[in-house]
Amino acid sequence: MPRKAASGKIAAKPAAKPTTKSSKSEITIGSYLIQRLQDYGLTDIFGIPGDFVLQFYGMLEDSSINVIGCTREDCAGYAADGYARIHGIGAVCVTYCVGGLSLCNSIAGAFAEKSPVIVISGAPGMDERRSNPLLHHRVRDFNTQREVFEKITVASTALEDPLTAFREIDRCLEAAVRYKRPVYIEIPRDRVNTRCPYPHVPKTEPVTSDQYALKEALAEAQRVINASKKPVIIAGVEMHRFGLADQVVKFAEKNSIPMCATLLGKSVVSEKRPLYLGIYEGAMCRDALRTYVEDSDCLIMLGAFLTDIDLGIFTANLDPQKSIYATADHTRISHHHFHDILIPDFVMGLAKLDLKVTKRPMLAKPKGADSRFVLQPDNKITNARLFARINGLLDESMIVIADVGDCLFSAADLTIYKKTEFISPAYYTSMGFAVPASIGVNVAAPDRRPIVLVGDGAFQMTCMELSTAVRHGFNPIVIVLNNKGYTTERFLQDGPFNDILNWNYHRMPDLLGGGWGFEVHTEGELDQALNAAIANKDAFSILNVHLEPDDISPALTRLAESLSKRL
Ligand SMILES: Cc1ncc(C[n+]2csc(CCOP(=O)(O)OP(=O)(O)O)c2C)c(N)n1
Ligand SMILES: [Mg+2]
Repeated sequence: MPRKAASGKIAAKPAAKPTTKSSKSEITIGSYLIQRLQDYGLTDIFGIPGDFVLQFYGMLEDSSINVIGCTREDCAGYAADGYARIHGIGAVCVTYCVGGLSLCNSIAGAFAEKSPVIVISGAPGMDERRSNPLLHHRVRDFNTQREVFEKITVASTALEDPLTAFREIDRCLEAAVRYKRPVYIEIPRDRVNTRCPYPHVPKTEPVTSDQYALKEALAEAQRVINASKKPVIIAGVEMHRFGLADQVVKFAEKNSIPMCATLLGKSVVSEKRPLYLGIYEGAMCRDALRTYVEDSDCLIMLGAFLTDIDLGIFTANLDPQKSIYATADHTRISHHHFHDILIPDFVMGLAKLDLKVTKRPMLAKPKGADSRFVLQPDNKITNARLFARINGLLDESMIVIADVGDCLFSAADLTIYKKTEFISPAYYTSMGFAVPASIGVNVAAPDRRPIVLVGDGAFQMTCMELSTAVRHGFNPIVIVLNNKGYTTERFLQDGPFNDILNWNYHRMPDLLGGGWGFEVHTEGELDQALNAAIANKDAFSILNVHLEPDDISPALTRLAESLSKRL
């Protein structure tokens, strides 16, 4: 069983004070890597072993890092990503090429959505590469896998030379924490036990903002906000990754500025705060919210990457001239660009400004937002009623993990109570994220309950990771929206290619020898199943919720209407 990891660590800590000082006699490349991972607060790692990484696995086993074996490497990547989104940093350890290359898609997603996952891969030993042999798992040459990972990580290294290996470990881990993106570290199997040839002390280079640029940007922000009549904050996912969510709320509440979030950033601010408006996503959000945001004469966009999904497939109408736009990569006010400003300095600077903000009347809540869900037990369950019921179920002990598909659009309207309680691949949108990510979430936050929302298509891709839930006694509640195929795609262009086999999803427990399964056709059955799932804390629960193929979320309906008006 995994040990209890500290939950609630929202953002990766800054490089922890190194406890590690190596000298020639005492430390090896493998053990140094493990110690540095621990310096950064990592307590758990996901993966699958193989002969090129067995020595390192042995070392992990002897350390206090907890190893969680998964069923597939891509799933291990999603689990490490889910873990990193809660814990602040995650790691996955795999074998050469057959393991590593299968991990690429999940690491690409972590790169796109800024989740710092450390990828550790074994590799053939340096000695055994001498006469260029055709060793198993080799693709082209011995560098192929590292070169592939160069494209999808923010730093990569192969620890081939003991003279540079120790510094390379420091460099990569520092980059993961600084840029909140994955890094790749490859260890040839005959280097795991190689000792440090010289005393090595890890060094970290602090990075600072350009103080002149920061001062000017904040002064301009102050002028623009003070001159505006209808300011609105749009908080994005970077506020979570950089641990700035509390600062945003402080800034909003000190100045009474209404705030909304992007879909990828959903739950960065607690959705129960009085100034919270909802998820802004162009034509996919309700009309009143869309108009309220687009009417603003001062959009304060903090840590939001404006992706096509976040912008309602580019139906959004946000005027850059009326925007203050700050991310880890850019700071822009109207059309003025500022360089070398760290996002934490800008956001904390905003929170300290003395502003005179015109108070804007709040948007009325959507009709029926506070009405109680009244069960109609004999009615056939529909998408809208399913989400209305789930909304009533959520509390602070739960973390919602939504996969790609209509469940993601429906989930936008759920009310998330605390921050970081909603996780989804809302930008990279790779199907199959949610079930394995819930394993990482369970490990990172053992006292919280994952609620997994997943389409039947996405479920079929990675459902075998429920096997890991059974092994470790994890208890996600998995709600399969069984609309008999790829509904989101049907909505774009229908054809037989969107049909899939209708599985008995509720019978997964028979196959896995653990868990609770429920088949749901009506509201009454849904109610009973959810009540039982909540009560069954000892294992996972799975609900096979039968929906009509054309029963889509209000968000997708709104998008369809808006797009049809434009065509
Ligand atoms: C790995 C991957 N393959 C293909 C796609 C393209 N795609 C986007 S949505 C979708 C259908 C999703 O089906 P399902 O999980 O059943 O959800 P639904 O749309 O039915 O709600 C597909 C195939 C994708 N996003 N990710
Ligand atoms: Mg489906």
